[in-house]
Amino acid sequence: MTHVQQIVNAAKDKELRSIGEKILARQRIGFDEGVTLFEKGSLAYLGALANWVRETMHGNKTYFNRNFHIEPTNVCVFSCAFCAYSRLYAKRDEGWELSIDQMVDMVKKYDGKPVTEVHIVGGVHPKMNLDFFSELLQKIKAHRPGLHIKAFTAVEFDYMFRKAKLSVQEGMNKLKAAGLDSIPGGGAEIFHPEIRQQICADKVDADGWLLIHKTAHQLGMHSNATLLYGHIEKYWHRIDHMERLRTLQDETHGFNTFIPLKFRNKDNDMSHVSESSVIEDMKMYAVSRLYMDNFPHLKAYWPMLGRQSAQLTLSFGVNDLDGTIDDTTKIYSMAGSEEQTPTLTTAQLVSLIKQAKREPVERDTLYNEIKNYLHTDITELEINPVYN
Ligand code: V47
Ligand code: SF4
Repeated sequence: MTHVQQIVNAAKDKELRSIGEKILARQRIGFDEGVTLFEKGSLAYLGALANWVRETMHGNKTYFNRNFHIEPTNVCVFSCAFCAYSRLYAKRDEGWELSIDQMVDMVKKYDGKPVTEVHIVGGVHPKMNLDFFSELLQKIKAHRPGLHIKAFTAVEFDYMFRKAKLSVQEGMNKLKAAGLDSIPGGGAEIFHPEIRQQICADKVDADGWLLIHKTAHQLGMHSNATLLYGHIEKYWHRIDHMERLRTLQDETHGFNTFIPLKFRNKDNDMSHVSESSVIEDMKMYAVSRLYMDNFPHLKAYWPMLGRQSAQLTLSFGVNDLDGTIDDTTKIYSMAGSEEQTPTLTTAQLVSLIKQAKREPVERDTLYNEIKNYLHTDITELEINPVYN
C-alpha cells in the first residue's frame, strides 16, 4: 500500500476518507466535496493528496519560462475595489500611457536574449482601442516573429470589441491575425455575482469572461484562468468559480493553466480586509489541484505570492512558477507584495526549484520543453550572461 493510501485509510472523518478514495481512484469530485475539503481538510491531508495528483501528472517536473511584461497603461475606466494599480482617466496624469514605439522599444531591449514570451496586460484605457493594439501586435511580430505574445485579459477584450462594435469572434480573429498567440487568465476574480458585485461590479461578468475564452479556444488559441482568493469570498464561491472553469474546459480543452492569485491589501479600497495566512494559501493551491482535474497545469505566480511561499506550493500541487519577469510588472508590488522589484535569473529559479527537490524544466508558453536543468551546475548558469 502506498503512503498516500495509508493516509486516506487512516482519515477519521468519513467524508474526507471517501473524497480521498475518489481522488486516488482518479474519479471527479463534486461541488459539495470541494467545499468539504476546504472546511474540514487538514493541510497535511490536502497536501498529501494534491502532491500525489501532481506527481501522477508531472512527476517532479516544475516548469518556468523566460518572459517579460509590458503594461501599456494603468489608466482604467473601471474601478475594481482590490486594484492598487489603476488610475481613473480623470487622474491620468498620475499614471502612465505608453506609445506603440515605446512598447516596441521595450521588446527591442531583449534582442539577443533568449526570452520566449511577452505578457501584455494593463488598465482599460478609453483611447487605446482595437486598432491601436492590432498595430502594436503587428509591430512586435514584425520585429521578433518567434516571440510568443500572450496578451490582454477578457476585461480588455470585452471593452475593445464593444467599442469597435464587433462580436467577440470578429474581434478575436482580428487580433489573432495581428499576432496574438494566447490569452492570460486575468480579470476572472470571483465569478459569482454576490461577490463580483462588491469587488468589480462594472467590468465584464462571468458569462462574458467565459465566452471570450471559449471563443479563443474555438479559434485554436490557448488561455489561462485565474481566481482572486482570500478577501470577502467564502469557500463555496471559490468552488463555484472552479466549477464554471472546469465545465468550460470539458467542452474546449483550451485552458493550459489555473492560477490562484492571493489578494494583497495595500493601497486599495479593500485595505481593511486582511490577507490570507500561509496555511490558507497552501490549502487553496491543494484544493485547486484536486478540483481542477482537467487543467493540465497549476501555477503559483511568485511576484504576487512571494518567492518563499511560491517555493512551498511545489509541495501542494503546483508544477509551474511562471517566469523570470525582469522587473517588468507593477500590479503586485503596488498592492503590497514582498516582491517590490520582481526579477529572478534562470540560476535563481533553477535553485529555488531544486531546493524543493523538484526538477526544473524551462518551457515555452504552450509547455513545450526547452531545457531540463536537473543536471545543470548552478555556477555555470550564474556565470553565463545569456541566463542573467
Ligand atoms: O485580474 C489585481 C490581479 C490580475 C490585485 O495568465 C491582484 O499567465 C492580488 O491575471 N491582489 C492580472 N491580485 C494578472 C494576471 C496574471 C498574472 C500572471 C500570469 C498570468 C497568466 C495572469 O491581477 C487581475 C487581478 O486578479 N490583481 N490587483 C491585488 N491587489
Ligand atoms: Fe482596471 Fe484591471 Fe485594475 Fe480592474 S483590476 S481597475 S480592470 S486595471
